[in-house]
Amino acid sequence: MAIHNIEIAGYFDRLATLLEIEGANAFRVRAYRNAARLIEGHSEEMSAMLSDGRDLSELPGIGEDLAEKIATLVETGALPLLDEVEQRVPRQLAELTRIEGLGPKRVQQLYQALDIRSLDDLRHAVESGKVHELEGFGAKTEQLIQAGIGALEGEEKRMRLADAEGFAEPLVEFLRGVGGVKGVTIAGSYRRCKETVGDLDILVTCRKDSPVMDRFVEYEEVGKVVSHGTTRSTVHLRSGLQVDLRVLPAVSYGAALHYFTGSKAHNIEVRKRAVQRDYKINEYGVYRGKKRVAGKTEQEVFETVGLPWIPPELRENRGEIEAAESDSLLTLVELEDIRGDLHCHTDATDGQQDLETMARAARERGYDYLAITDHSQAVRVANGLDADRLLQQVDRIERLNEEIEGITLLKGVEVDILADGRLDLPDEVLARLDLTVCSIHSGFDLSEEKQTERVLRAMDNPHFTILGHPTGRMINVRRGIALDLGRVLKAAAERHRIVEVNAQPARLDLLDTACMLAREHGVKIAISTDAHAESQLAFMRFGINQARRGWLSADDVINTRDLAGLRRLIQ
Ligand code: DGT
Ligand code: CA
Ligand code: CA
Ligand code: ZN
Repeated sequence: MAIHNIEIAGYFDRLATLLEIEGANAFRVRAYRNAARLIEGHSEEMSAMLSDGRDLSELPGIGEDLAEKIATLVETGALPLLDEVEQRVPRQLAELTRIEGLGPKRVQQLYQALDIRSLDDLRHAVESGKVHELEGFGAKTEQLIQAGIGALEGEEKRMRLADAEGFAEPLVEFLRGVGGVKGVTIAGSYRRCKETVGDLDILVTCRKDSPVMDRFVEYEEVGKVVSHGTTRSTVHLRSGLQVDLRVLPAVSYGAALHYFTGSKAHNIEVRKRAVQRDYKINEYGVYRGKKRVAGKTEQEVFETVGLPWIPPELRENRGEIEAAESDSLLTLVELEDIRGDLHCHTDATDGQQDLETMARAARERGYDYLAITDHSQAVRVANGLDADRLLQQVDRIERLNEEIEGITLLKGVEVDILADGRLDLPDEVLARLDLTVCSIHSGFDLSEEKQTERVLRAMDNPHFTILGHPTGRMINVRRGIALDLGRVLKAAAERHRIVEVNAQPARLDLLDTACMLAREHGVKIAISTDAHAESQLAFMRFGINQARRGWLSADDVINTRDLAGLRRLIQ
């Protein structure tokens, strides 16, 4: 049984909503909506009826046209009309109509007036007060929308990338062990290293007789089998993570990898270029007329549209296609470029290990340096350091640096930015250090104006080196502080301050788009793990993911420098 009635209904519902947003004929919209209800409520699976050779158009309310569409959907998993509509109307707009106070008309208005295409766009527009200025919206509606966004987000379960990895890697191992399996790759947002994933999209190439699909749905972590076919199956793991698995012929592998890596917005642009060159691209290959001309590798797919291969992290239609076209794609920063970590904690405050253990762990990773940055006194719950205790630690670090070979410890602190923008320790103490990570750990709810002033004032302190976890957001837990990032980055550039990409999987702060902005402002970045245990030094790769999604090269990142180069940058 391939596709369930509830899924078929979902397709028709989305079709109806997108058509409605587009302003289509009301009868047409209603026909698809009614069909969705009918299919959803039908006791027999449409797929089973079809494989029994029954004619769906005999069902009340299902005409020839609908019957044919359902059959196509069951056979191919696609609804061509929906694909067509989604070329014109962003798919996520359908989601937005679920928000209280937002009907199709209003969603259409938001899209046309403010280019709002997603929940994210809408949230930003609401937060920057653009929505209530629209005709017919007003402050009340804006409030209602804001509450509605919160409710919808609460429903939406996206898993953090690092958590998803914990489920994905053993599953991939398992699949690789199944007889006849040749290749297993995870595509989708996972391959793009997006900070959260909605589901996993796994692509498999295998011999014809491989039992991979049967083994997949029997995998011990599977909680529910949503669909089980020969080329496509969908399951929910017990963790709640959905996994789509597709089996592909090797000749289509590159085309499918490109298609299912997405993002959708990127794919659409690439497909447009193909059309301009008289090709057609889909998940099976690149075609001229009926003839497949490419599709075995991703490289080939890009070549046919006149582009070099684009790293998956960039495929968000944020200018990567234009950059690739003009041959100005950067070489993105890699884990191997990293020479040290500039933010970590020890058991002097809330870290789990002592100085020496952290130093050895960093050396084992092949680093040249590690900055010790325990908390300052304001963070009482973490047993933050006052001036005396910090100076004692500075002495210990100096002694350890003389004893230990192969790594240099840098003297630092994670000093709180107080509510008024002062730093939490006296200047003469900070002057003894190699660097400071300056962070906000309280007063999260100041207005944007006050919060921004607070950070700017902190940056005026000559001992300010790095702005730690700049927005304070925690993925799926709390939103970041209100901060005018443009102003903060401009000030950071003027004062030669560094901004952190915190690599803790729940933080990933700066955001990818903010990294792009930092780069535009010429602000240098530190990718730091904020490790509270030696094992957490391994979080560096999550920070690298985020930085790559933010278009950063090794040159943009200060901890790719050797010690001398680093010292020059932080004075
Ligand atoms: P996610 O799962 O929400 O984190 O995000 P993705 O990007 O993994 O999205 P998903 O799982 O819905 O689909 C995987 C990829 O397949 C997506 O990035 C692009 C491609 N794709 C899916 N549906 C469509 C579609 O309707 N049109 C086009 N052009 N591409 C699609
Ligand atoms: Ca996905
Ligand atoms: Ca998927
Ligand atoms: Zn912190």
